[in-house]
Amino acid sequence: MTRGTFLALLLGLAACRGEPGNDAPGFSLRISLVPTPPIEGPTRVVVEIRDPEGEPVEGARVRLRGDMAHAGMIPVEEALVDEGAGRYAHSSFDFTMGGDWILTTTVELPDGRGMERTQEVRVVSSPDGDPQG
Ligand SMILES: [Cu+2]
Repeated sequence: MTRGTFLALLLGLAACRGEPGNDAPGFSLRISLVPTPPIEGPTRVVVEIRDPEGEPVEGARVRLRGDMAHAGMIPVEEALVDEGAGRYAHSSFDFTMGGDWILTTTVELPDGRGMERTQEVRVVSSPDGDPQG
């Protein structure tokens, strides 16, 4: 079973239990990373949120957590800054090691509803090759 399948199963279970983490159906959330693909080290992250009508959502509270797919790493967690027009960003989200990361975005909408989305991303190891990472 691939990790993707496992994650899909987890999300499916969460949906079946009606977790409060996803009580904003129809809202879309798109993560972009600069550079893409991301390189180990500080990375600009932008999350764009749109409502079911496709309009940008302003005034939400957005947090991003990065966990590595393997054990023993300290998660990286940051609050994103509302840049307006439905864009929330952090200019130096620090991928502390190259490899597979799971990004979890937690959103509190202005009306109090919440949602949580996960996405996998592969981070390229720094060409400087610091083995201590
Ligand atoms: Cu790691």
